[in-house]
Amino acid sequence: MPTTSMRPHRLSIHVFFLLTFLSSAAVGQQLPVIAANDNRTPAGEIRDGVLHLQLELRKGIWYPESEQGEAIPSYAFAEVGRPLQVPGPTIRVPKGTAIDLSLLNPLQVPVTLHGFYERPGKDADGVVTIQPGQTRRLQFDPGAPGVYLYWGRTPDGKSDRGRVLDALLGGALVVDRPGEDPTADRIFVFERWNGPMRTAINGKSWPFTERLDAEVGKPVRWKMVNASDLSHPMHLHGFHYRLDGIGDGESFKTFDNEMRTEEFTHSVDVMETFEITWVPKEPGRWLYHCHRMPHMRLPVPIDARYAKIPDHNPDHRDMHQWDSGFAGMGGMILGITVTGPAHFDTANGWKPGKRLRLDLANPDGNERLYEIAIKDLDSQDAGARSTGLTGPLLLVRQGQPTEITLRNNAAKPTTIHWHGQEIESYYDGVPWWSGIGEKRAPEVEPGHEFEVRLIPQRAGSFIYHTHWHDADQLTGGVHGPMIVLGPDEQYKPDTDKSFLMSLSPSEPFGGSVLLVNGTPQPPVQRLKAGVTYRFRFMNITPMLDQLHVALRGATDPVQWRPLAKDAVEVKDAGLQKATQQVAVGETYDFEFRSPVAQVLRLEAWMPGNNRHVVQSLVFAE
Ligand SMILES: [Cu+2]
Repeated sequence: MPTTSMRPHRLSIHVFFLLTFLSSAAVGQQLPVIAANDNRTPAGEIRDGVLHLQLELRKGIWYPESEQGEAIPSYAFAEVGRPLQVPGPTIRVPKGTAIDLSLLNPLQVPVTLHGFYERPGKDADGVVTIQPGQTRRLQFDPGAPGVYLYWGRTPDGKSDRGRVLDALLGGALVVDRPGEDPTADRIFVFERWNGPMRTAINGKSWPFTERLDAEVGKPVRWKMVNASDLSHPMHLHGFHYRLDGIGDGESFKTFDNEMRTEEFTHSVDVMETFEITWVPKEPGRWLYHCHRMPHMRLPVPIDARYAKIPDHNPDHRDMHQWDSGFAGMGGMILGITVTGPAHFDTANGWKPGKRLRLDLANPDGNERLYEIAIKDLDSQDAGARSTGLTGPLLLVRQGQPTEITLRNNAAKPTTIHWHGQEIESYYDGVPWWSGIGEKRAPEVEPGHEFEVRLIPQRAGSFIYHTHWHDADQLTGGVHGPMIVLGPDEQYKPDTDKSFLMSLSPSEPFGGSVLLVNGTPQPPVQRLKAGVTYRFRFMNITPMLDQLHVALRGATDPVQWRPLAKDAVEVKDAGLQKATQQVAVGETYDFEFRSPVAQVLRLEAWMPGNNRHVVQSLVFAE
């Protein structure tokens, strides 16, 4: 992406609006606009403990961005007589409210509807097919409190690429707990349309997603619904959040207080839901986004078979340029502006206890590959360099003011995000977005430096990685493991082992090859029987969300003990089978001790395809 596209081009704005108005008007005349649904207004009417609701399906035009942008014909739900909505009308009732639902299908095709049944229950028991021109009436008790969804499928909904016409037929179905205030939270529904791909939250794609405001110290409660056909590793910048409950569409589990855990990434599978609470501690602009690169980067050009494309915008650049906050991103991203008093103050009286330099370069001038060197500026130690295509370990200490000078000796601009770190917004690493007010994090131009100040707040496993929004830098090697030590903890490289998983660029190993610590063939590790190890796993692939790791003997996994997820201690965990899904942007720590001399295989793989890395761990007496 050229640097210039990162900045608003004010001169072009007027021309741009004129052209787009003309080109989108033609499509708009034929079909109604599908409105973005912010899920704040429950549909229907509750009378005498019964929600009366009439839903219908019609065809309309979806604008994932503004109504001057791409115009995508699609089926959508509406309350009868009201505008079409994506996601579909919000069904939200207090526990104990029955639902009296009329479903009309004026389309030319039958529609199969899911989700209208009592929870807990089985999806298969609640499937209803409505023929063209028919109406069905359903009366049911939605059952147990929780976050659920409903969705529809049509026989013409799918193209050779994936779901298109019926991709947006999904909506939230929420049953509130007794006493729960439905205005005290927000509901976000994730969608994916595939001709080619557009992703959205509550019907819009960044930078047109809703901009949220929050205040320092005031809890933020979100309910999330994945109504798309793919999992999404959802990551919050700058804060850990508390996971309050998870659901699979058929049932919902609300965690009691002891079971609630904090994390910074939660991968939500197809038709799953979850609920979180977070308390902003630090003002500034923050992001909550899907960590799959194709769901957060500028979308690829759209296909004229499926959409009306604005004439001015064939390569999808202009659509974003008018918004200075777009930061080169697109897709499933929410921007949150937090106001209030600062938690950190690194501007006044700053005395770093540790000063590091992170040098980024293109080895041998090859602009596709990156090499990172990290040096402690107060030590005689030569520092460490990338192994293969992964940067060296970044080791810092909880509570210690730390200064990292990022020096860009590479050919292209970059930024680094300290994934999982509680940090000042300005140092969070999203170019032109991170910061407060007019102060915005710059892109770090070739030949330039950027000084990052942070005071790590909790010990554990993290990742540093580029927040330049293309896969080239991420796969090219602008990433690495980051460990925060506790105040009195010593780093023991002999027993503390990180395994960072990434994907390779087109060279030197061939495109999209799974790498562990920067190589497809990690070397044999010689370890000791009877010694306790800490194994840390990190997934910074662009999209391998179902990535699994396992530690096996001849065939079966051995046993290890979970220590932490996303740098949060797992309480009272016993030994368990040594296999784990590590979604994109997650970190997991396990403790392992081999009682005997043996050779074990550490495997990382993607189910359903041939990406598979094996590393031998040889335990000797
Ligand atoms: Cu995603």
